[in-house]
Amino acid sequence: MNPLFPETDWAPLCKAVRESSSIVLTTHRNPDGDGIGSQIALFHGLRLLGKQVTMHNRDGVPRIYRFLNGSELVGAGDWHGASAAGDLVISLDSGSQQRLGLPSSFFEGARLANLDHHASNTHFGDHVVVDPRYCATGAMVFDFLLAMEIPIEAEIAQALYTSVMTDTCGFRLASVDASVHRLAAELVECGARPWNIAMHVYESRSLASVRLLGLCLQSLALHDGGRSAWIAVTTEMYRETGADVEDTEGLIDYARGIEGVEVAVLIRADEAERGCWKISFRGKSHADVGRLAASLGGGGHPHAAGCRMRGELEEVRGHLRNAVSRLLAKEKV
Ligand SMILES: [Mn+2]
Repeated sequence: MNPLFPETDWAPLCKAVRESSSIVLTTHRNPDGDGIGSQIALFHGLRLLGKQVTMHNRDGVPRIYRFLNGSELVGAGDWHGASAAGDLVISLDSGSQQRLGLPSSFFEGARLANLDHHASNTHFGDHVVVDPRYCATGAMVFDFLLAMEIPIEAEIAQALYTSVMTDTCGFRLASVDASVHRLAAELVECGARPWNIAMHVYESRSLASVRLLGLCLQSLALHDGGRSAWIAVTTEMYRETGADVEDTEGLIDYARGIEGVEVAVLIRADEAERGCWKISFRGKSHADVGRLAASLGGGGHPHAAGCRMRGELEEVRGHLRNAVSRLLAKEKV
């Protein structure tokens, strides 16, 4: 098996892992398939080394990823009290330490490693491996496990395939190339089950989420001459359908999937914080939504990014409309 990017320098992280006896793995708030897949794959890999490994995420594991073996061992919730009691904390797929949503006490007494593929990563931590060439943090974990000479067992492959499949929108991003498919093929040869994963992630929607989708499609709006598509999910829509924030997964792809749309925007009410909105962006070909999100205090990739905003919906939407129009005017080819 060959690493995706053989020149990546894993030596400092390998050394840090070898010197640690207890390791804590975590990922960003509102975790996605890449955060969870990387975490669970690394969990199984480090256990093979005989390490004591624990996992904790501020927001736990979304329902659709609970089919992964080991997901039931991920701790969830606000962190109170003392440190996470690790020699080494490894942050996966998180662009900043703040995005982990954990207090500084969590990290006390531990070294912090930062493994991520977001170009907007703030390079926090003691051991930093940030490389935006990787299609997913899971692909970085793959290279790291090879560097550590840890075998890619079936449950590791299953988690890493979940990472790669979800972070490439089901192998549909403009950045998907032969190396991504080669990695996917190797993971299948190691025991990943593509249909099983696709079924859990893409074909196990709750009825509430489909009802929410119906409301969203009704209110979907196009602007910028059909080059931007907009969906908003309000608290009332959650209440009417019985859906929750996890049920918004994939909604934005309907907006992005419309012919001629270059930028899709999903605005969601943050149920945990009144007056706060979670904004997601998807770009189709030219528009760099990562830079757009960064200019609004968020971050992400050129084709998938997000930020948070505060205010009345109309005010937030107006602000975003201006920012997206400016981006599209600039990117016009
Ligand atoms: Mn990712």
